[in-house]
Amino acid sequence: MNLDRLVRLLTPGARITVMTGAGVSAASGVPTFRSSTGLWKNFRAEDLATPEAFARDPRTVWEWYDWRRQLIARCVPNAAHEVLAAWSRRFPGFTLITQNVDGLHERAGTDPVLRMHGSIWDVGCWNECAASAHRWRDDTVPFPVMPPACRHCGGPLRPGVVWFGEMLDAEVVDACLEATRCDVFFTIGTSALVYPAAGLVDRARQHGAVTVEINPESTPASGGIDIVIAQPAELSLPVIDGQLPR
Ligand code: BV8
Repeated sequence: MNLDRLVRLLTPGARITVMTGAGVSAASGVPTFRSSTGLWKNFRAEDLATPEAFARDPRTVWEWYDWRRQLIARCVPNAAHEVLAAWSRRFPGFTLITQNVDGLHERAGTDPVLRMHGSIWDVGCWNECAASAHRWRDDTVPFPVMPPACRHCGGPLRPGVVWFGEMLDAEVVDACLEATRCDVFFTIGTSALVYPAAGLVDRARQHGAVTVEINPESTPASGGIDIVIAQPAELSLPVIDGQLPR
Protein backbone atom coordinates (compact mmCIF):
# COMPACT_ATOMS: atom_id res chain seq x y z
CA MET A 1 0.00 0.00 0.00
CA ASN A 2 1.40 3.39 -1.03
CA LEU A 3 0.51 5.02 2.26
CA ASP A 4 2.22 2.39 4.44
CA ARG A 5 5.35 2.53 2.29
CA LEU A 6 5.40 6.34 2.43
CA VAL A 7 4.88 6.54 6.20
CA ARG A 8 7.78 4.10 6.74
CA LEU A 9 10.03 6.47 4.77
CA LEU A 10 9.20 9.51 6.93
CA THR A 11 11.63 8.69 9.75
CA PRO A 12 12.96 11.35 12.16
CA GLY A 13 16.30 11.50 10.37
CA ALA A 14 14.90 11.53 6.84
CA ARG A 15 15.83 14.34 4.47
CA ILE A 16 12.42 15.42 3.12
CA THR A 17 11.94 18.05 0.43
CA VAL A 18 8.50 19.29 -0.58
CA MET A 19 7.81 21.43 -3.65
CA THR A 20 4.37 23.01 -3.88
CA GLY A 21 2.37 24.77 -6.55
CA ALA A 22 -0.93 26.60 -6.75
CA GLY A 23 -2.97 23.45 -5.95
CA VAL A 24 -1.86 23.62 -2.31
CA SER A 25 -3.61 27.00 -1.96
CA ALA A 26 -6.74 26.02 -3.90
CA ALA A 27 -8.61 24.96 -0.74
CA SER A 28 -7.85 28.38 0.75
CA GLY A 29 -9.71 30.03 -2.10
CA VAL A 30 -6.69 31.14 -4.14
CA PRO A 31 -7.42 30.33 -7.81
CA THR A 32 -4.92 28.04 -9.51
CA PHE A 33 -3.40 29.08 -12.80
CA ARG A 34 -4.28 26.41 -15.33
CA SER A 35 -7.40 24.61 -14.08
CA SER A 36 -10.75 25.31 -15.69
CA THR A 37 -11.51 28.02 -13.14
CA GLY A 38 -7.88 29.12 -12.94
CA LEU A 39 -6.30 32.53 -13.17
CA TRP A 40 -4.69 31.96 -16.55
CA LYS A 41 -8.06 30.91 -18.01
CA ASN A 42 -9.12 34.53 -17.92
CA PHE A 43 -5.73 35.83 -18.91
CA ARG A 44 -2.87 34.55 -21.07
CA ALA A 45 0.37 34.34 -19.11
CA GLU A 46 2.13 36.11 -21.98
CA ASP A 47 -0.31 38.98 -21.61
CA LEU A 48 0.34 39.69 -17.98
CA ALA A 49 3.15 37.73 -16.23
CA THR A 50 6.05 39.01 -18.35
CA PRO A 51 8.31 42.11 -18.24
CA GLU A 52 7.24 42.90 -21.80
CA ALA A 53 3.59 43.05 -20.70
CA PHE A 54 4.50 45.34 -17.82
CA ALA A 55 6.56 47.65 -20.05
CA ARG A 56 3.64 47.79 -22.48
CA ASP A 57 0.83 48.30 -19.95
CA PRO A 58 1.89 48.57 -16.29
CA ARG A 59 -1.56 49.64 -15.17
CA THR A 60 -3.35 46.54 -16.52
CA VAL A 61 -0.70 44.24 -15.06
CA TRP A 62 -1.03 45.98 -11.69
CA GLU A 63 -4.83 45.73 -11.80
CA TRP A 64 -4.43 41.94 -12.09
CA TYR A 65 -1.91 41.72 -9.25
CA ASP A 66 -3.85 44.13 -7.07
CA TRP A 67 -7.01 42.01 -7.61
CA ARG A 68 -5.04 38.89 -6.61
CA ARG A 69 -3.55 40.64 -3.55
CA GLN A 70 -7.01 41.70 -2.40
CA LEU A 71 -8.28 38.13 -2.86
CA ILE A 72 -5.31 36.49 -1.13
CA ALA A 73 -5.53 38.95 1.80
CA ARG A 74 -8.94 37.38 2.59
CA CYS A 75 -7.61 33.80 2.43
CA VAL A 76 -6.15 31.73 5.27
CA PRO A 77 -3.83 28.72 5.22
CA ASN A 78 -5.58 25.35 4.84
CA ALA A 79 -4.82 21.92 6.33
CA ALA A 80 -2.16 21.26 3.69
CA HIS A 81 -0.21 24.36 4.71
CA GLU A 82 -0.67 23.48 8.39
CA VAL A 83 0.67 19.90 8.02
CA LEU A 84 3.69 21.11 6.04
CA ALA A 85 4.40 23.73 8.69
CA ALA A 86 4.24 21.00 11.37
CA TRP A 87 6.63 18.83 9.32
CA SER A 88 9.06 21.76 9.02
CA ARG A 89 9.26 21.62 12.84
CA ARG A 90 9.13 17.80 13.14
CA PHE A 91 11.83 16.82 10.64
CA PRO A 92 15.27 18.41 11.00
CA GLY A 93 16.04 17.54 7.38
CA PHE A 94 12.89 19.18 5.97
CA THR A 95 12.95 21.78 3.15
CA LEU A 96 9.93 23.51 1.63
CA ILE A 97 10.18 24.88 -1.89
CA THR A 98 7.23 26.75 -3.35
CA GLN A 99 6.30 28.22 -6.72
CA ASN A 100 3.48 30.07 -4.99
CA VAL A 101 3.69 33.79 -4.38
CA ASP A 102 0.72 34.02 -1.97
CA GLY A 103 2.65 33.77 1.33
CA LEU A 104 0.31 31.17 2.84
CA HIS A 105 3.13 28.74 3.74
CA GLU A 106 4.79 31.53 5.72
CA ARG A 107 1.50 32.47 7.39
CA ALA A 108 1.07 28.81 8.44
CA GLY A 109 4.46 29.01 10.16
CA THR A 110 6.74 27.18 7.75
CA ASP A 111 10.22 28.63 8.07
CA PRO A 112 12.28 28.87 5.97
CA VAL A 113 10.42 28.79 2.65
CA LEU A 114 12.36 28.70 -0.60
CA ARG A 115 10.21 30.95 -2.82
CA MET A 116 11.18 30.19 -6.42
CA HIS A 117 8.90 32.80 -7.97
CA GLY A 118 9.08 35.56 -5.37
CA SER A 119 6.19 37.07 -3.42
CA ILE A 120 3.04 38.92 -4.46
CA TRP A 121 3.52 40.93 -1.23
CA ASP A 122 6.87 42.28 -2.39
CA VAL A 123 7.47 45.13 -4.80
CA GLY A 124 10.52 46.50 -6.59
CA CYS A 125 11.44 49.63 -8.53
CA TRP A 126 10.88 48.97 -12.24
CA ASN A 127 13.71 51.38 -13.01
CA GLU A 128 15.90 49.57 -10.42
CA CYS A 129 16.91 53.02 -9.18
CA ALA A 130 20.02 53.21 -7.02
CA ALA A 131 18.10 54.44 -3.94
CA SER A 132 15.76 51.43 -3.94
CA ALA A 133 16.36 47.97 -2.50
CA HIS A 134 15.95 45.11 -4.99
CA ARG A 135 12.69 43.97 -3.37
CA TRP A 136 10.77 45.02 -0.26
CA ARG A 137 7.45 44.15 1.32
CA ASP A 138 4.47 46.45 0.71
CA ASP A 139 1.13 45.25 2.12
CA THR A 140 -0.93 48.14 0.70
CA VAL A 141 -4.33 46.66 -0.33
CA PRO A 142 -5.73 48.04 -2.53
CA PHE A 143 -3.18 50.36 -4.10
CA PRO A 144 -4.95 53.74 -4.41
CA VAL A 145 -3.05 54.58 -7.59
CA MET A 146 -1.82 52.06 -10.17
CA PRO A 147 0.92 51.59 -11.02
CA PRO A 148 2.18 52.64 -7.54
CA ALA A 149 5.15 55.00 -7.75
CA CYS A 150 8.67 54.50 -6.44
CA ARG A 151 9.16 57.07 -3.69
CA HIS A 152 12.75 57.58 -4.73
CA CYS A 153 12.63 58.02 -8.50
CA GLY A 154 8.91 58.40 -9.15
CA GLY A 155 8.94 55.56 -11.68
CA PRO A 156 6.48 52.63 -11.45
CA LEU A 157 6.88 49.93 -8.84
CA ARG A 158 6.61 46.33 -10.10
CA PRO A 159 5.28 43.21 -8.34
CA GLY A 160 8.09 41.35 -6.57
CA VAL A 161 7.48 38.12 -8.48
CA VAL A 162 9.51 36.28 -11.14
CA TRP A 163 7.87 36.66 -14.53
CA PHE A 164 8.23 34.36 -17.53
CA GLY A 165 11.53 35.03 -19.21
CA GLU A 166 13.06 36.40 -16.00
CA MET A 167 15.90 34.70 -14.15
CA LEU A 168 15.20 33.22 -10.75
CA ASP A 169 17.26 34.29 -7.74
CA ALA A 170 20.49 32.30 -8.15
CA GLU A 171 20.85 31.65 -4.42
CA VAL A 172 17.30 30.28 -4.25
CA VAL A 173 17.94 28.04 -7.26
CA ASP A 174 21.16 26.75 -5.68
CA ALA A 175 19.33 26.01 -2.41
CA CYS A 176 16.58 24.19 -4.33
CA LEU A 177 19.11 22.09 -6.23
CA GLU A 178 20.86 21.22 -2.94
CA ALA A 179 17.47 20.24 -1.47
CA THR A 180 16.99 17.65 -4.24
CA ARG A 181 19.70 15.63 -2.44
CA CYS A 182 17.06 14.08 -0.22
CA ASP A 183 15.49 10.76 0.78
CA VAL A 184 11.91 11.71 -0.14
CA PHE A 185 10.84 14.42 -2.64
CA PHE A 186 7.19 15.49 -2.70
CA THR A 187 5.72 17.44 -5.60
CA ILE A 188 2.33 18.71 -4.44
CA GLY A 189 -0.32 20.72 -6.27
CA THR A 190 1.63 21.64 -9.37
CA SER A 191 0.97 20.99 -13.04
CA ALA A 192 4.73 20.43 -13.50
CA LEU A 193 4.81 22.71 -16.56
CA VAL A 194 6.94 25.64 -15.41
CA TYR A 195 10.73 25.38 -15.36
CA PRO A 196 13.14 25.27 -13.66
CA ALA A 197 10.73 24.23 -10.84
CA ALA A 198 9.33 21.31 -12.84
CA GLY A 199 12.81 19.88 -13.33
CA LEU A 200 13.53 19.44 -9.61
CA VAL A 201 11.70 16.12 -9.24
CA ASP A 202 13.92 14.54 -11.90
CA ARG A 203 17.03 15.86 -10.11
CA ALA A 204 15.77 14.33 -6.87
CA ARG A 205 15.20 10.97 -8.56
CA GLN A 206 18.72 11.10 -10.01
CA HIS A 207 20.00 11.60 -6.47
CA GLY A 208 18.17 8.46 -5.36
CA ALA A 209 15.13 10.06 -3.71
CA VAL A 210 11.79 8.30 -3.52
CA THR A 211 9.42 10.67 -5.35
CA VAL A 212 5.83 11.37 -4.31
CA GLU A 213 3.17 13.32 -6.21
CA ILE A 214 -0.02 14.59 -4.55
CA ASN A 215 -2.43 15.89 -7.17
CA PRO A 216 -6.01 14.89 -8.09
CA GLU A 217 -4.98 15.11 -11.76
CA SER A 218 -2.04 13.47 -13.52
CA THR A 219 0.77 15.68 -14.76
CA PRO A 220 3.75 15.31 -17.13
CA ALA A 221 5.72 14.25 -14.04
CA SER A 222 3.32 11.49 -12.95
CA GLY A 223 4.79 8.75 -15.16
CA GLY A 224 8.15 8.89 -13.39
CA ILE A 225 6.82 9.21 -9.85
CA ASP A 226 7.31 6.36 -7.33
CA ILE A 227 4.23 7.05 -5.17
CA VAL A 228 1.26 8.82 -6.80
CA ILE A 229 -1.49 10.02 -4.47
CA ALA A 230 -4.35 11.22 -6.68
CA GLN A 231 -6.04 13.15 -3.88
CA PRO A 232 -6.37 16.79 -2.86
CA ALA A 233 -3.48 17.94 -0.68
CA GLU A 234 -5.70 19.28 2.10
CA LEU A 235 -7.24 15.82 2.53
CA SER A 236 -4.25 13.54 1.95
CA LEU A 237 -1.56 15.37 3.95
CA PRO A 238 -3.53 15.18 7.24
CA VAL A 239 -4.08 11.44 6.60
CA ILE A 240 -0.34 10.87 6.08
CA ASP A 241 0.49 13.02 9.11
CA GLY A 242 -2.03 11.07 11.20
CA GLN A 243 -0.14 7.83 10.46
CA LEU A 244 3.16 9.17 11.80
CA PRO A 245 4.24 7.99 15.25
CA ARG A 246 3.42 10.50 17.97
C1 BV8 B 1 13.52 31.09 -16.53
C2 BV8 B 1 5.00 34.16 -10.77
C3 BV8 B 1 15.70 31.38 -17.31
C4 BV8 B 1 4.18 35.27 -11.27
C5 BV8 B 1 5.21 32.38 -12.41
C6 BV8 B 1 10.93 31.18 -23.44
C7 BV8 B 1 11.57 32.30 -22.93
C8 BV8 B 1 11.99 32.36 -21.61
C9 BV8 B 1 11.76 31.29 -20.78
C10 BV8 B 1 11.10 30.21 -21.30
C11 BV8 B 1 10.69 30.11 -22.62
N1 BV8 B 1 10.08 28.91 -22.81
C12 BV8 B 1 10.08 28.23 -21.66
C13 BV8 B 1 10.70 28.99 -20.75
C14 BV8 B 1 10.91 28.69 -19.39
C15 BV8 B 1 9.71 29.26 -18.64
C16 BV8 B 1 8.69 28.16 -18.59
O1 BV8 B 1 8.87 27.21 -17.85
N2 BV8 B 1 7.61 28.26 -19.39
C17 BV8 B 1 6.63 27.20 -19.40
C18 BV8 B 1 5.22 27.79 -19.39
C19 BV8 B 1 6.89 26.32 -20.60
N3 BV8 B 1 10.21 29.59 -17.32
C20 BV8 B 1 10.63 30.83 -17.07
O2 BV8 B 1 10.53 31.77 -17.82
C21 BV8 B 1 11.28 30.97 -15.69
N4 BV8 B 1 12.53 31.66 -15.86
O3 BV8 B 1 13.43 30.03 -17.10
O4 BV8 B 1 14.66 31.86 -16.50
C22 BV8 B 1 15.53 31.99 -18.65
C23 BV8 B 1 15.42 33.35 -18.75
C24 BV8 B 1 15.33 33.91 -20.01
C25 BV8 B 1 15.31 33.09 -21.15
C26 BV8 B 1 15.36 31.69 -21.01
C27 BV8 B 1 15.47 31.14 -19.77
C28 BV8 B 1 10.38 31.80 -14.79
C29 BV8 B 1 9.11 31.02 -14.48
C30 BV8 B 1 8.32 31.75 -13.40
C31 BV8 B 1 7.07 32.31 -13.99
N5 BV8 B 1 6.27 32.91 -12.92
N6 BV8 B 1 4.54 32.95 -11.42
C32 BV8 B 1 2.75 35.14 -10.79
O5 BV8 B 1 2.43 34.28 -9.96
O6 BV8 B 1 1.94 35.98 -11.26
S1 BV8 B 1 4.68 30.88 -12.99
C33 BV8 B 1 3.19 30.44 -12.33
O7 BV8 B 1 3.07 29.07 -12.71
C34 BV8 B 1 3.09 30.42 -10.81
O8 BV8 B 1 4.28 30.70 -10.12
C35 BV8 B 1 2.70 28.98 -10.54
O9 BV8 B 1 3.05 28.56 -9.31
C36 BV8 B 1 3.49 28.34 -11.59
C37 BV8 B 1 3.27 26.90 -11.86
O10 BV8 B 1 1.88 26.68 -11.91
P1 BV8 B 1 1.29 25.68 -10.81
O11 BV8 B 1 1.69 26.16 -9.45
O12 BV8 B 1 1.69 24.30 -11.15
O13 BV8 B 1 -0.26 25.92 -10.94
P2 BV8 B 1 -1.23 25.29 -12.03
O14 BV8 B 1 -2.53 26.02 -11.94
O15 BV8 B 1 -0.52 25.19 -13.34
O16 BV8 B 1 -1.45 23.80 -11.52
C38 BV8 B 1 -2.15 23.57 -10.31
C39 BV8 B 1 -2.12 22.08 -10.07
O17 BV8 B 1 -2.71 21.83 -8.81
C40 BV8 B 1 -2.91 21.29 -11.10
O18 BV8 B 1 -2.13 20.21 -11.55
C41 BV8 B 1 -4.13 20.79 -10.31
O19 BV8 B 1 -4.52 19.50 -10.74
C42 BV8 B 1 -3.59 20.72 -8.93
N7 BV8 B 1 -4.57 20.87 -7.85
C43 BV8 B 1 -5.74 21.58 -7.88
N8 BV8 B 1 -6.33 21.49 -6.67
C44 BV8 B 1 -5.53 20.73 -5.88
C45 BV8 B 1 -4.41 20.33 -6.64
N9 BV8 B 1 -3.43 19.56 -6.14
C46 BV8 B 1 -3.55 19.17 -4.86
N10 BV8 B 1 -4.58 19.51 -4.06
C47 BV8 B 1 -5.59 20.28 -4.53
N11 BV8 B 1 -6.62 20.62 -3.74
